[in-house]
Amino acid sequence: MSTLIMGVVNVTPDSFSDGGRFLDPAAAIAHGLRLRAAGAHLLDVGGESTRPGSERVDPAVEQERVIPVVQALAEVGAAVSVDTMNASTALAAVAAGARIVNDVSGGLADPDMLPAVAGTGADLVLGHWRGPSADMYAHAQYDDPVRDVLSELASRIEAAAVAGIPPARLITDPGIGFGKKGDQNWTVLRGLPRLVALGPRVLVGTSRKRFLAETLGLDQPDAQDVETRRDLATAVTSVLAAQAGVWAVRVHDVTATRDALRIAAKWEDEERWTSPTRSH
Ligand code: PMM
Repeated sequence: MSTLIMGVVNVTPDSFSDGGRFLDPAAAIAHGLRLRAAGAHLLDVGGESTRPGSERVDPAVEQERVIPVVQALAEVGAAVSVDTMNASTALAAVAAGARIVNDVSGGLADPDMLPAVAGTGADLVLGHWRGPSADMYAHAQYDDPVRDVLSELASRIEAAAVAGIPPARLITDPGIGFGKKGDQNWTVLRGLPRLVALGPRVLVGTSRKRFLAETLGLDQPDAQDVETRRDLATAVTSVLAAQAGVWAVRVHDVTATRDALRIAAKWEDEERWTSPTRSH
């Protein structure tokens, strides 16, 4: 199982699960190095929370948060992506050493994003997105979640091609939790093989998201061991996503997902060994 692990380095006061913990650049850099040592193949540095209900951050503030972190992690040889919806931040991060621009809005939030990335050598993550986090659930209306996500991502691939970014430089992401409620996320995850079949590499981020907490009842006031259990749930969905053929999974707890992927890989080898075509 060769799925890559993208470790999350949020340099924000208010991110979904780790907001405020790594706002100091030195703490964020140390966290990134820890995730790399734990087995992250990629480090995703973000300075703007996309938590449901959150407000936009000024690009200058965003850059103050992320650029020193991107630079320090790239300098030690880490493969860094920058989680941003702003073209100016994307360009500054690539100049500081980022190899991937991770735009959860798929280039929709900033009209300059696609042409800006086209002019760099960076790869681009196109997330499925229907509107800003402030009111993202207002857009959670789907005829068929898988078909709608696929066709909307296909139009973003087309827009990227028009801007000069070929499919080989693209990574699609179904945007779990972005404008999708509860079961809509499970339906989209079930459709991952169809997204993989679209062509470009696929990234998926389920880590610590609300739909997992809802499924396990971790949002209830009497829930126990919430943090451990949401990371365990994330590790399970990461394995299932890997089995669906995704290129990478974006997670906060790299160790849990790395262990889960290793165990799954071992299982697959065992399966091959005992397959009926093999003579004993
Ligand atoms: N989710 C979050 C932030 N960035 N990027 C991609 N490509 N895919 C995601 O699913 C995604 C993302 C929100 O989670 P966080 O605030 O806990 O980092």
